[in-house]
Amino acid sequence: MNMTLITIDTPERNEIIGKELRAKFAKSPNFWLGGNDLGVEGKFTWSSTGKRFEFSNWSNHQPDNYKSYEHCVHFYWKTDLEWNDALCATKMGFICEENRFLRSARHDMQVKKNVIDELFAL
Ligand SMILES: [Ca+2]
Repeated sequence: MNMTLITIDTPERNEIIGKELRAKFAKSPNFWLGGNDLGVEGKFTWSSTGKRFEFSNWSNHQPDNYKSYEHCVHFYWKTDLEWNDALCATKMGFICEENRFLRSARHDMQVKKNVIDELFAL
């Protein structure tokens, strides 16, 4: 379905997603996000872009890499949608979004198709 775990790389995106979740859930849920430090311990990146975190919304004392096995990022029900690192194999809900690059490429193709259609209409 061309989806990846969600990237929340700006305060604006964090605000929009938070607002949606608060509207849909009576209490804060746990949901996996698309960030992890599986590449280099302590260096969190977004799986969809490969970019390091420039924005983050960690809970107090997180990420703590508890017992050295926490490498994936999730919305933390205990701290109202702030983030925690947890064991990647933990079962919980997750939030996906359409792959950004495919969305962008699809938009570019549509623009080109429209230009070609207009040319043939002349
Ligand atoms: Ca943790």
